[in-house]
Amino acid sequence: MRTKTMRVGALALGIATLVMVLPGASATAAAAAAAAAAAAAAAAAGLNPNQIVNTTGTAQSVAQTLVGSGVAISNVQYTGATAAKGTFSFNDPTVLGMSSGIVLSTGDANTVVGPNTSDSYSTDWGLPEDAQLTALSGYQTYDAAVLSFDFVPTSNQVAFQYVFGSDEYPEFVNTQYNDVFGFWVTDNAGNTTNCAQVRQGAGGPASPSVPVTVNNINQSNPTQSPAPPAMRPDIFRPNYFNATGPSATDLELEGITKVLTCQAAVTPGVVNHLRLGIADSSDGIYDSAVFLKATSLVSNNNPTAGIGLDPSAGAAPLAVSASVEGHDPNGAPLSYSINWGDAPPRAPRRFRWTPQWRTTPTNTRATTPPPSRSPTAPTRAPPATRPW
Ligand SMILES: [Ca+2]
Ligand SMILES: [Ca+2]
Ligand SMILES: [Ca+2]
Repeated sequence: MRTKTMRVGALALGIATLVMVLPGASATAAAAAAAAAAAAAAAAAGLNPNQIVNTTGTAQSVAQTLVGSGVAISNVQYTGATAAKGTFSFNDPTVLGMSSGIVLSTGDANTVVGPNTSDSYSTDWGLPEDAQLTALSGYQTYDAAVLSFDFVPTSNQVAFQYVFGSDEYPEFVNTQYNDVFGFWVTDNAGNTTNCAQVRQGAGGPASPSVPVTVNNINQSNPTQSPAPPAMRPDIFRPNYFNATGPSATDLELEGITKVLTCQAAVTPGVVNHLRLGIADSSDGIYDSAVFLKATSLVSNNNPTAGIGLDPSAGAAPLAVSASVEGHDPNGAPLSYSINWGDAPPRAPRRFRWTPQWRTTPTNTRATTPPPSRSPTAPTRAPPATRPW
């Protein structure tokens, strides 16, 4: 049995303090203690009135909750503890960044609801590994929960939104307890990709993609010396246990990702396959969970783009600013480039360029020749990839 030494120490101090206060207690302190105890008991029983998790549905009904436009599913299968899968509905959409969907857990999915009552929330089902998740984690996995189904998409891509979270944070970041989640898409030709990945470095299109795991998304580990580098802290939301008050978010998990998007190429019009799984790594304790937004599995929403010219006409000299804006409804990043076309360059094709040799507004030329110019229009680096 491993322990979260730093957090357990803090918790023990909190309990000791509480014992000293209660006998002579002020009404306020006693009421606060009672409220905290009630909240902890309610959360343990999954009774947060603003957060509902239902683990009684069938695999078919759970999977169907994920399905949006352009996707039809069939042949739903599930492996794992019955209570490790379910649907959720949260009144406050800011808790997860989504208000409803499906949840898969390495423990009891009912216990993901807030408040955060323990830094080491666990249900050890004693269930075995999933080989694909073990390969992905790099460590032996336990308590695997895997939901899979066939689907027919209407276009050549599928996408959905999800959030990953864990009670392994932060004390078991950068360790072998690397709880892991995978979303494998297999197209009709048998090509399998895991789209539950993020760039290892933020804003780096050439940065390698890595799986969504505790070790790959975090804000470092304060119990290690020296502390390891934070990994993608830009997409991590800490929710560390607070023995003296509420945690940042009304959720049991110690940390969650921001809303991420899976996107994968598929074969339209025929049967493809999705395999969605999560597992503990190296032992079966300290829960992790993944939340998938309801109806977000879509296939028929194509990206769109447009170009704006400002101004599009006006008195000479005309300096035009061109802006290209694209949008992918699935949240996938887009790339941009500007092609000047095949027409030969002409002097009026000026782009944010102001003639320097004009001496008067009446177009009187100076006696000195104009500075030489490139026969082609100036080039500009494409705009940075936009986050939508
Ligand atoms: Ca917790
Ligand atoms: Ca477990
Ligand atoms: Ca775990």
